[in-house]
Amino acid sequence: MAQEKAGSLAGKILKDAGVSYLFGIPGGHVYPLLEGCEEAGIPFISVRNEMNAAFAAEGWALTTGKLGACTGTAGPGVTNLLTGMANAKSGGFPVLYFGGRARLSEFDVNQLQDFETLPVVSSICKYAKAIYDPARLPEYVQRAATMATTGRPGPVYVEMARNYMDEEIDPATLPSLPTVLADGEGRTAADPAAVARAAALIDKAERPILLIGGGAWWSQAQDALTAFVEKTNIPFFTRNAARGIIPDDHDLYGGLAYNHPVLKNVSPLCDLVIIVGTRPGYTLHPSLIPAGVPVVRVDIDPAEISSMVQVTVPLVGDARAVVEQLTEACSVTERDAWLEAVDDVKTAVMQAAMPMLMSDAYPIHPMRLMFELFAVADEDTIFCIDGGDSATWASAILPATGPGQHLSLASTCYGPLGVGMGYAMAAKLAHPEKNVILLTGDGAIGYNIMEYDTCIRYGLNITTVVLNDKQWGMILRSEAKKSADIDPIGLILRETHYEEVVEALGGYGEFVDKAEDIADALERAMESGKPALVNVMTDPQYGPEF
Ligand SMILES: Cc1ncc(C[n+]2csc(CCOP(=O)(O)OP(=O)(O)O)c2C)c(N)n1
Ligand SMILES: [Mg+2]
Repeated sequence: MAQEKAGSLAGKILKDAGVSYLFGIPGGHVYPLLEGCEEAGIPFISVRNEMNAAFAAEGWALTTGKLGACTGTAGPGVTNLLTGMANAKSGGFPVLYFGGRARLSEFDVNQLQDFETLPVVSSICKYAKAIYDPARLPEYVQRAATMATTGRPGPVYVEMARNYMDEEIDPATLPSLPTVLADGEGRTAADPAAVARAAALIDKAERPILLIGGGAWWSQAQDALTAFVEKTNIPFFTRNAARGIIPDDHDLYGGLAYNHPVLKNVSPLCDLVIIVGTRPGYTLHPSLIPAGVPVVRVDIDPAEISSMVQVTVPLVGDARAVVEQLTEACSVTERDAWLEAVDDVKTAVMQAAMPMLMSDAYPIHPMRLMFELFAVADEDTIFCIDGGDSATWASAILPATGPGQHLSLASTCYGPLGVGMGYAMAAKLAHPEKNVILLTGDGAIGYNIMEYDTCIRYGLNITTVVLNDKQWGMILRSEAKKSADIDPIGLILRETHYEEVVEALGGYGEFVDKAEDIADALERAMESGKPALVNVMTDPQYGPEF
């Protein structure tokens, strides 16, 4: 029987596990894995910093709903993935990290890049294993992929020492793999008696709201949710990986399920809250679920279902399966008066924002920039969002045009600056025909502008818009609120010409400092046929007031 290198086998197994691209930086310790992946039809996307590989892998998961994968070579390659790993843990993103490791003969004798990774990654990942027998590689990789994508999804890690990577294995002698569940088999439905109690509450409610979070996206509940809201006429609010799961232009869309003026004004009026697949926290304050109002909560994790919220009817199960049960059990209900009341709040919030959105001021008001971006969005636009205040403005205004089409720093409570380029690269790889726009701060772009080199090598024609307020604005503005005479420490940046950096790397650049020039500059950038960056100078005095 033909022998195969363990690295080749790893490529095949990742392919079977649904991996489409492997993001990373090559290193001797992982090179056989890269060869194996290419042989198996998993292109290797060679980035300029492993942190961006980790964010690209999670961006892949956020835009496709499927497992993302990346690699870092032994030692520093792996430790550069850690911020992404922690973000994937916070958000519950299914991402597999394949780490390199020194040869066993090199352990503990000061050899190159020898580092004991497992104690570090084990505290972050759902599952973290070193593989000491290449014949067991398929089993471990498959187990890791299953752990990443089932239950509450999350980060998983596997590593194999370089000496094993080269080992030849006879595939016929490998132990048989565990059974893989077919789609649907792992979708646990909730207890029917609890569903009946929830349906009775929903039928009777006059002013219910539905808060939808990432759990719905990972179970691909878009059709189920659309059917549910259309039957029950319940206004819905979305957050995290579920932004756009039903597009924002749906009639029943209430707004963001974040600490946002619409929800802040609507939730005190409601008489029932339905929560699907999400946990309150920094970006959704628990007080937005009003005390004394009954709560129906759907979550796959029984340990989470009552966290931070007094739950009246817990429905433990997969979001899609449970929402289908609820649709079946609930009656068709008209709620015209309530929907009008929610619309009135939406209209009032929008009207209050109008002067800022339409501002012709010089320097440019940040909201005017958001308005111009809003204006170019259609159903084929994917927005990626990074930065501080810039991200807060963008999250509030830039629409989620469809499932997997709104990838944001605000998708977790971890809040790592620098997610944007990884997300945008992954979104463009997954949807080459769509328009990928990254809105980011001038601080945040500094984490990864070199990835324009990656975009050019792989033909990823994204458009980045830098909201350039010449500062680490969110920190400066929040400290300034506390004291009138703040002496900024490390917070001031410059009028840096990021567009020239992109041009120097071979991309297309635009510099804008007048509101009336934004639209044309954006159009030229998107039509340039190159990875592009539009550097927009904004008025540093303004920060979001919510
Ligand atoms: C990795 C990381 N380092 C530091 C921070 C703290 N931080 C939050 S917002 C912010 C300012 C971001 O500046 P910029 O990207 O220019 O956006 P702006 O607020 O100016 O719009 C900083 C430094 C963070 N969230 N993540
Ligand atoms: Mg800034």
